[in-house]
Amino acid sequence: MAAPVNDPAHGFCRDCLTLQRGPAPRCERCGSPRLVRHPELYRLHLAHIDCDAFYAAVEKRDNPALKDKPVIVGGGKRGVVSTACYIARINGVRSAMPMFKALEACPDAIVIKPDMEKYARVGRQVRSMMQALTPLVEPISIDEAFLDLGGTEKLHGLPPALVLARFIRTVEQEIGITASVGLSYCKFLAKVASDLRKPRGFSVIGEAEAPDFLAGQPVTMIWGVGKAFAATLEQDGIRTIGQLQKMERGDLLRRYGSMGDRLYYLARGEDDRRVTADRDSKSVSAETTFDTDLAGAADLVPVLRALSEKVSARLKKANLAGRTVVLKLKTQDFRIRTRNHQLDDPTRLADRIFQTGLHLIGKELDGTKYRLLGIGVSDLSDAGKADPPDLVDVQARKRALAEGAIDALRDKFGGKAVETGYTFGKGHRGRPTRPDEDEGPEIRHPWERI
Ligand code: DCP
Ligand code: MG
Repeated sequence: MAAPVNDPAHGFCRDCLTLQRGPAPRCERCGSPRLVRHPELYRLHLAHIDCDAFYAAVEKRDNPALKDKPVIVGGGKRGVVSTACYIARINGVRSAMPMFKALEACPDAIVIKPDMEKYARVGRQVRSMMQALTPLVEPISIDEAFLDLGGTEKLHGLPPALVLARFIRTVEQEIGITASVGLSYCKFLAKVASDLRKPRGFSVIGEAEAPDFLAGQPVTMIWGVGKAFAATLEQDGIRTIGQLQKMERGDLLRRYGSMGDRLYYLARGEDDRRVTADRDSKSVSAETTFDTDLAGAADLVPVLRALSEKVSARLKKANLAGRTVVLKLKTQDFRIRTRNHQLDDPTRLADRIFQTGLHLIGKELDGTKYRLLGIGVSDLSDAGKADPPDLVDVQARKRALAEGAIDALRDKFGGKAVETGYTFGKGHRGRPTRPDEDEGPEIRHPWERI
């Protein structure tokens, strides 16, 4: 295939991968309407790939009778939807919806209990296929990753856009599930793009169009702007990214602290985060096995606090921060429960790890007796971007300041110099029976933990 020239009219067909030289709406070779054209198509190399309705797609692959039926994966104890296929979504079913509501919306849906091992296996397969394209693969979750294909054109004999289209076709043929691609010049917009035309999407956001594209979008499109922060912005009359584009950087910094910087730059489509391989395959964690099995908050919470402090101390020592907090429990009958929560920003603070762990453990205090409790963080990054001041939760900000003061005292007078209310006088129950099981940092892939 001749090297494509950078001409707006030039695109390719996603089905037969043939270059398109004219403006026809269908492929010159196979007649498919699935064409990609974009002025920057052959210059861009940063991609985000996200599998479509992942768990449901794997179930449909394994049972072809489900192909045209609405499928919901979920249920179990928590009784919520993990995911729904796109047929069920047309009827209003969404992830995290209570199952009874989902079935009200879509009474014909077939509900399947999640088979996490199977999904992790498929996720690993997709990931290793990605790694054959470039060493710069940064997994974000079980079914999505960033890829930087810069400098791989010689290796593949094709520009990144075509390599990606061929990859998606191979995933469909060999694994039997579909995925969507976002191609751009930065992580923020690659991720936005992959979500634009799901399922089986291939969207490109170029540098030239980015500010105009972003102007009309809601502020929630910005990475890190969740519901709570969007409400703060709304109170200030800010709903669209276009409004942010018109504001001065100093003004945004004054109003929103370090988050103001993020708003300023991302609103303009400026994002210099690189794709980093492997980082988030590591976790820092601490766990402990009890002398006697424990069930209640009064016993477990102080241990959780002590372990959170241990994890935080390790992070601080290694100058790392983690974005996903992972709680691990082992029941009396040796069943392992892991629960995780992704934060808006990476953290290294004991209090944040603890508060998130507290939220996660709350749902597990159902009378079950546990023999082991662990807490950790994954999605590791440098501590540089960790813990921007919390704009919404004033108490959290105060606790973060207090933690800084405690760290300073401990540095000066040793680790035991200050005990917090949660651990004071209660640490004995959390003592391991066996020699320390929690030597870290523990190295595991996040998919293994799901
Ligand atoms: N998941 C879950 N609970 C949620 C969200 C997701 O258990 N609240 C699981 C099920 C999904 C998988 O994680 O299949 C991947 O999450 P995605 O957000 O990528 O959702 P899907 O892949 O299901 O759908 P989409 O096509 O929107 O990516
Ligand atoms: Mg997905």
